[in-house]
Amino acid sequence: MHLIDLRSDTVTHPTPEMRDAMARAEVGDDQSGEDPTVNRLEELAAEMVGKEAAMYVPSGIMGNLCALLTHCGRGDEVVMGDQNHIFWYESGGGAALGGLPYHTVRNGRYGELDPSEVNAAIRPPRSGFAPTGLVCLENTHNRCGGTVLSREQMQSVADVAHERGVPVHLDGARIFNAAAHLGVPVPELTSTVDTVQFCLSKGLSAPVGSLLAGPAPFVSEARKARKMLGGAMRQAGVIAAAGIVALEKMVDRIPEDHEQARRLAERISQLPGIELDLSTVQTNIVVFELTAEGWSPEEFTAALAAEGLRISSFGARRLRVVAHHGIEPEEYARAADIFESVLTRTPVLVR
Ligand code: TLP
Repeated sequence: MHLIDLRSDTVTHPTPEMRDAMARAEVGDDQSGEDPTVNRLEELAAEMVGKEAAMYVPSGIMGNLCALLTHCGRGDEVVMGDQNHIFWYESGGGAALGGLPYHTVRNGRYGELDPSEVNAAIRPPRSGFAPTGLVCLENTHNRCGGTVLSREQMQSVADVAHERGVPVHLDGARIFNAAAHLGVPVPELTSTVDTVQFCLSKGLSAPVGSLLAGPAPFVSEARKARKMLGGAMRQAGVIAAAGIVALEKMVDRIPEDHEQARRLAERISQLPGIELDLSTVQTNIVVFELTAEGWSPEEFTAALAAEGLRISSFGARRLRVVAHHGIEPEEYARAADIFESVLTRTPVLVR
């Protein structure tokens, strides 16, 4: 059966142009800074997010972890939203490997942080307090439904942190989606923060990789963290080549994913048993609550899969679909039909 996989934009495959670039990539030893393709990707990435330098890493998680380990010293506290990816899904890496306790503040409905709550979370100097080493933002905000922080929202949190002498890191895994939604250049958002991690392997469709960007001395320091984590690669140009195509060719099509996500959300929000706040559908992610009686989320996702649609589970009764490159408009329509057919049938039939 043909499967429509809307679990994540991480399931995207490299385009033929990426595969071609990968096959032809010039390579060298990146641990010695000698891979021309990686160097080109890092320069292009830094320029596109308006930072001095950037470092190529195998994953978004490693990019965020290198940022935490570089900004903070052992025992420093990291302030972040209680729904942030770093807090939920990154194996507590900063805490486990860097001795960095996490201090969470409430994420608003759209992923925003209240600057006064951030201010209150930043510790004053006192011997019993863990010093605050870093504040983290996330844009777009995954668990909040792919929602977007405006430049002003980012700036107001960054101002509070900077006034207290604390740097700000952005988990911008999907920062190109945020910029597309706002209709602003990415640097307008990233200029509010000290460092940013963004992914090539999600909406931009590259098979591997993320970048950590920031001031040149910070990025040089971060290379030590990457090495320590085992993320310094050798002839990585073969994968970086796909990343260059991602940045040059895949950014402009992002609004298509937003449009498809919106259409799908509008359709499924009408169905009985689904509670979906359309105001959170701003980019390519749709998060909703399964309220249908008689369906457990596991049974429901299994019933969808049996009809050819894969989606992901995102909490007790929260589910997620993500629009991405490679899914045709008729497949989104078919996905909505599958939702409808499953929800209008009694769960007993599939047990
Ligand atoms: N997110 C994945 C899952 O881990 C949930 C997904 O399918 O959305 N920051 C954010 C905001 C992310 O959404 C992700 C991946 C990462 C960091 C980590 O990136 P990778 O998977 O490259 O380590």
